[in-house]
Amino acid sequence: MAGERADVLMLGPKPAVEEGLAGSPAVQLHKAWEAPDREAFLQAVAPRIRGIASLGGHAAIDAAFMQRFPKLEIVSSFGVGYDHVDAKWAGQHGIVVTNTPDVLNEEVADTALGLLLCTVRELPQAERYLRAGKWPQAHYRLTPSLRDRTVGIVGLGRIGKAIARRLDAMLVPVVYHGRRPQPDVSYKYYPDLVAMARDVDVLLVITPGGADTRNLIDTEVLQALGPNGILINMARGSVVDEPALIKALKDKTILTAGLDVFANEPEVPQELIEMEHVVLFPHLGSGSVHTRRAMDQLVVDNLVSWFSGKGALTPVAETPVKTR
Ligand code: 8YV
Repeated sequence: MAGERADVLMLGPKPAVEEGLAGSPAVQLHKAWEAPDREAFLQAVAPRIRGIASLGGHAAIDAAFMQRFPKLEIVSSFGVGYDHVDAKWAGQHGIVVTNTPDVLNEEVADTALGLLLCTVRELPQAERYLRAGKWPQAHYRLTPSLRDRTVGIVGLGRIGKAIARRLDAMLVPVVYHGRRPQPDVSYKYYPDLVAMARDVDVLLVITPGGADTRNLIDTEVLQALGPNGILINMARGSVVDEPALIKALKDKTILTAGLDVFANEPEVPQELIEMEHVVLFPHLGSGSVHTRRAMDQLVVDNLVSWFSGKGALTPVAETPVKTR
């Protein structure tokens, strides 16, 4: 209704989103983190809430949570991955879920290449070597190379394709596995992940998280990747069977791994931290000022557009509703 502000709940602080929403005449903002008693606050505002801004940290927005808000129309989620939101349930209950795709593609692809190069060429280890004053005694050891490798991308979506373009420029052959072949690429498609793992020396995982991909990278895949193999995970920790990976690294079933994501982040298993040859990033795929600003803005724009009657800008596949 024209003139009426829609009640929108923010669960945690995020200044750019807060500013954007507070500045919109379409929205009345409610800040859960400012309430001295969060539970009492949620109970009091729940009957009025029509929108939720979910801002990372990946607190579960599951059916039980969404059910608390009988007038809920939209969940605007930060990040391209939305495995912390039960989008299927939302779709079945007429609630639209939006994410922040595309604006982070190039950043995450840049980071993926950085992680890959760090892992193959041991760049963090070499840097630590210099800082430890060891260079005057001897050159850093010769490392493995990308030169004799084929990269198998697991999940050739929009970010996967941005990664593949970079690998093309670096003259590194690319093949891929996913649910279906992509019509717009000429890379070889493997319907079978184990078969691809057997044929490549690098598995680069950039597929959505959630139930469908849980533990997709398991002992069998790691064994197929083999003793010269490198695993790069830019997706979600849940996609890799972490205990199986730790065992594969210890047993030298694979050569090494570069990980931007972990099963229980920000907790990282001590066993991984103690492995000098693996490269560990604190989930920084999209983490630049430029890209996070664009992601924040898209969280705001989806809510403002929705409550201005212009529809969701980037609804997820499970909730394709564009207008209310
Ligand atoms: C964010 C991400 O760092 O977009 C995603 O899915 O994983 C990252 O870009 C994350 O969502 C922050 O919580």
